Amino acid sequence: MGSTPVAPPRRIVGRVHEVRHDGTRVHLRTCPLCECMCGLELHLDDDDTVSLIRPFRDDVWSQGYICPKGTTLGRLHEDPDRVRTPLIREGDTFREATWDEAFARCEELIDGVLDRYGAAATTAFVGNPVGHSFSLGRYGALLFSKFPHIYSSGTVDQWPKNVTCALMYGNMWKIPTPDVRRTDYLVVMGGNPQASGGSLLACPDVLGELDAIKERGGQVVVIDPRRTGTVDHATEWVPIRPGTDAAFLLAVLHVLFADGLVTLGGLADKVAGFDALAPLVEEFTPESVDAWTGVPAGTIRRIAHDFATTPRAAVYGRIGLCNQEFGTLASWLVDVVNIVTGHFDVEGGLMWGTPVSAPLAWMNNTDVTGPPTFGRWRSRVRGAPEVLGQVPASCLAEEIATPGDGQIRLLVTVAANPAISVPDSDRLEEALPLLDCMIAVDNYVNETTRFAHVILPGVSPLESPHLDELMWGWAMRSAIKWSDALYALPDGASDEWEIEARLGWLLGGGSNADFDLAALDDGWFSALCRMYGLDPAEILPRYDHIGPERMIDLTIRMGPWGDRYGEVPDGLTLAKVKEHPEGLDFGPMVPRADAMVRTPSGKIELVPDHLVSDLPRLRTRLAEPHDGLVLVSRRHLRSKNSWMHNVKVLVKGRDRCTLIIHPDDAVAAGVVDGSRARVTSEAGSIEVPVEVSDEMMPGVVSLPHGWGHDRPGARLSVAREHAGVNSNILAPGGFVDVLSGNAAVNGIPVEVVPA
Ligand SMILES: Nc1nc2c(c(=O)[nH]1)N[C@H]1C(S)=C(S)[C@@H](COP(=O)(O)OP(=O)(O)OC[C@H]3O[C@@H](n4cnc5c(=O)[nH]c(N)nc54)[C@H](O)[C@@H]3O)O[C@H]1N2
Ligand SMILES: Nc1nc2c(c(=O)[nH]1)N[C@H]1C(S)=C(S)[C@@H](COP(=O)(O)OP(=O)(O)OC[C@H]3O[C@@H](n4cnc5c(=O)[nH]c(N)nc54)[C@H](O)[C@@H]3O)O[C@H]1N2
Ligand code: SF4
Ligand SMILES: [Mo]
Repeated sequence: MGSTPVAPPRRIVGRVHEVRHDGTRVHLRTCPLCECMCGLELHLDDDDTVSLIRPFRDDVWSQGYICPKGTTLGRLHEDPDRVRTPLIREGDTFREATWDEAFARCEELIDGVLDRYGAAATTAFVGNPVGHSFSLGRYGALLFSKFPHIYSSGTVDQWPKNVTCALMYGNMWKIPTPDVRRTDYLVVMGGNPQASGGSLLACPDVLGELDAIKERGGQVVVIDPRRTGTVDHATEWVPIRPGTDAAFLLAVLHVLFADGLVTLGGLADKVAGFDALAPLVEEFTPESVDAWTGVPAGTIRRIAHDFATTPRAAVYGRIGLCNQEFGTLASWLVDVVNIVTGHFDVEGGLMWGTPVSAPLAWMNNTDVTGPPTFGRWRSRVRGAPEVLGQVPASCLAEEIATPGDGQIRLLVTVAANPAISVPDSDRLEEALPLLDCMIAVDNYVNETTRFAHVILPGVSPLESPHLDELMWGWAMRSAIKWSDALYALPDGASDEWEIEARLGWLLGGGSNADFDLAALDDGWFSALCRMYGLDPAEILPRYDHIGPERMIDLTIRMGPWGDRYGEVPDGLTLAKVKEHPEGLDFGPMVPRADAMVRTPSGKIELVPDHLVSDLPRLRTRLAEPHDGLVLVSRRHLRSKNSWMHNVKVLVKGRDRCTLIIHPDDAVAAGVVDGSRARVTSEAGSIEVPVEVSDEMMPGVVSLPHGWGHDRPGARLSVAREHAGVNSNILAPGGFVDVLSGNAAVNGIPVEVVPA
């Protein structure tokens, strides 16, 4: 490893918001780390380092809310381990290179693979931070369209919800969210906002909202195998056996029909398939599922009644309902119970957000593209059917390691750490060194990128402008905030959208010599103009700059409050948004099914055949449940998946990578608090410290994901001191939610013994 300068260059390009009386300069920024999108004040020292990060109280959206991660953006920028110069592999190590050298090496490696094996041997893995970056997000298409197909963290996350939304509403990203600010009865299933900040639910202070529900006399019911920190803000905890939520919801529906509690409310004309529902749920009495789910029949009945009879109520399901064996059924039924009780597309129920800048992801609807079909192709080795263009992330390892036509030889990772984040991750670790070409766009030499031939540095969280896009689709209010980059990129560095554009060009057979960023960008921008019904020949001349900001301007201007290029005189433009560093707010969520639902029938498809086809599998499992211990995942407020464990203030203190186990199970397994256990599943075996606590329901143990930072060659000096162990070694790649191919990292049968 070559030497990296200890201090990164700090050339300030962002606007100063305020100079305090003591001379402190304050800049503003929205935190890019989670869906809370908190407004931050960055306080600058004389040497232009960030000395302090405080909540920005005047932010129209977050109004002073913040969490510990947000205070560390300066540390992430300064982290001496952060990759700031392109790195090229030399034997077992990396050498620092110029950008020209690095792109030349990329071209050489890409051409080598394309010449010998063709495009069929190439793929990419797209990670979570792409969803929080408009630069990576908007330009992803220029790169990812060059591969026959790609892999992503989406299939260890929300793929089941994407499947149900595509089928029910006509677009995989039109995900409804609970209106937590106006509801009086909220059921939280498989989500822990105390740790996550809320997911597919954008709201700055979710726990404060839960407290407020209680204060106005409402109820918050948390259904989770673990008594999480969220339960402290709830009125009731209902423990449930992992993977059984679909059965629970079927029983809720049974009660709703049996007891005459069903109504479509104002959506009667907007829903198709309603009549098919009652016969489906008939067999699922509460008594038929209580043993499997662990939820007493009386509790199921009570929740069904309270939910249906509270005028403003919502059921919300999140990752615990997706990353499980029946993820698509559970994700579907959550929406169904809201729809058939009149708690959908109304205040206090499940609603859609109205983003100020229309997300590109909402453009392709099935009324135009045709209804989604599944299994259009299968993965080469396992034969896994394609779902929404992807197969399970765990397939990647075997696609690299198994010889034959179509064997993967080239991988581009963009902001992803699959060697930790996907099931069977130890198999992926073994496979990555077999690649002829691996290019990583990332900020760290970590468990994944250590195998790359070239690492192209991503931007630090202070080097890029920021504006969230997708998240506002499920946000409590319509708001928009722009953040300037605080620091300029290092001289000669390529921004991430340029990297994506260039790699896409090279993968399409182009060369560095004839790479023309402006021409590519004009092409992509013109395509976007046409999607909005605009003539690019008229729009292009209005701009004197290229890049993501031009596109953001377009989507703001064509969005619900936009100026439509002059048609609406006082309408919004990016320039106007930039005049308001505190953000602009356009009010709470509003009913909008008419605009949102874009299925071929024009109606919400309540009972898609494809989803119903999975019920027999559920019946089989109901008849033959796993008994014995099962493993679930958890998050912690001070972590972000796998990549923030190199920030000292976030990892200090007690070991967080522990196996939490109920006291009875601990006795049965012969382990005690503070001892070490060996945990074994069908996929693998790990050793981990034990934490005995009745916060787990009996029969279920919990481990966090994102740890295991002891790998040779990874350059994470702080994380290495707090390495922990990678829980995904225990996750069997073949254990998936069948309809979506999404990983079932919850509900994994395991055995626990003393280490
Ligand atoms: N067992 C288990 N496994 C899980 C989960 C679970 O609950 N349990 N959760 C799953 C979920 S929901 C997700 S989303 C995945 C996450 O899976 P991944 O997306 O693969 O993992 P992250 O840990 O988020 O890694 C992000 C990577 O991006 C890099 N990075 C950070 N910021 C930037 C940036 O601005 N630019 C660039 N170029 N790179 C950047 C980091 O260095 C890191 O390498 O994990 C999944 N895995
Ligand atoms: N601090 C922090 N914030 C994050 C992240 C992070 O790593 N750290 N990651 C971000 C990402 S990528 C995502 S996707 C979101 C996820 O956000 P959340 O969905 O809120 O995720 P978790 O906090 O993991 O909570 C999942 C809960 O599901 C429960 N669970 C597990 N299996 C089952 C089951 O079968 N049924 C039920 N009912 N419950 C079950 C678990 O016990 C856990 O309490 O968080 C985001 N925010
Ligand atoms: S809750 Fe924390 S991580 Fe999430 S946006 Fe706010 S400060 Fe950032
Ligand atoms: Mo995620």
